[in-house]
Amino acid sequence: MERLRLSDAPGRQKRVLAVHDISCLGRCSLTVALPMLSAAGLETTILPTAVLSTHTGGFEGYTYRDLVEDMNPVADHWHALGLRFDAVFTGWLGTHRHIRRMNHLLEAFAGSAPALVVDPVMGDNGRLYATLDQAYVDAMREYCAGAELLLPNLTEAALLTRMPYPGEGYDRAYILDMLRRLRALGPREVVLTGVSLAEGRIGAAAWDGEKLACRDAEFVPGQWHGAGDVFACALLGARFSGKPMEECLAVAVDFTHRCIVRTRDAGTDERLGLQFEPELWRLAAKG
Ligand code: PXL
Repeated sequence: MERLRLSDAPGRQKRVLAVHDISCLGRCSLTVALPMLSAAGLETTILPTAVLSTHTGGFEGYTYRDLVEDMNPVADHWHALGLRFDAVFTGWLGTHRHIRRMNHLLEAFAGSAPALVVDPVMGDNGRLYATLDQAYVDAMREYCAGAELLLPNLTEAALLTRMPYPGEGYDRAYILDMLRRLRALGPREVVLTGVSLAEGRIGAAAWDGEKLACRDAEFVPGQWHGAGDVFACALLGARFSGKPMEECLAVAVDFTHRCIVRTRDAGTDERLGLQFEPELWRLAAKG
């Protein structure tokens, strides 16, 4: 098999592998990751873990086509081609079997030492997403140990650390303690999302073991499906352009907030996800 000709020229485009499901309707997972990471200038390879007619948040009767059996052959083909990744970014994976396949893929590409970014998509508002189970949570806890960057919301953080979901009753000391517990699982850096430390504000907090960085924006009431995915992709795009974490938080919180405000003002069904498309140009703006 003829191997790929890959450039190592300085300033070359970074290549990221995005591993998520395709929820055909509802703007989350790959239908968000591909356009957003591409807009941020990254060469984006995709690995779909499943195809669903819609996401599972608030829809009934959705279809689900599991692609777990394709994961190893796809990874092996790419490996044989000599492909390398700068980063591997995973989100909603489906089942604990998909997580095991990710370990195979990461082993195959260990030579190029891609930075693993894990959004441990598992739930929201204190509840696990409909199709996921405890085996998935346990597998995710082990898997995220190898992450360069872990991006849970408060629900996922509670599940990973086996802490009770805090609801709204927490303070800065709780957030710092949660960040420490998450980092103790193994990731090098943690960004906790959906953090509200002041009335009427919501945002994210980052911890690298030494420095706490926080950013928030006005809280917009509503069920913002896909907001976590939009946030993660905006953060990743900024991180890959070399910005320090504090700036990445600002980019991602502000971008997500803009998309939420647009979506609220449009008044369409919240299950359709965030109106991020008119804002995509902001991700391409460098500097
Ligand atoms: O946005 C996260 C997400 C991704 N994929 C699927 C989902 C959800 C959230 O509900 O159901 C299939």
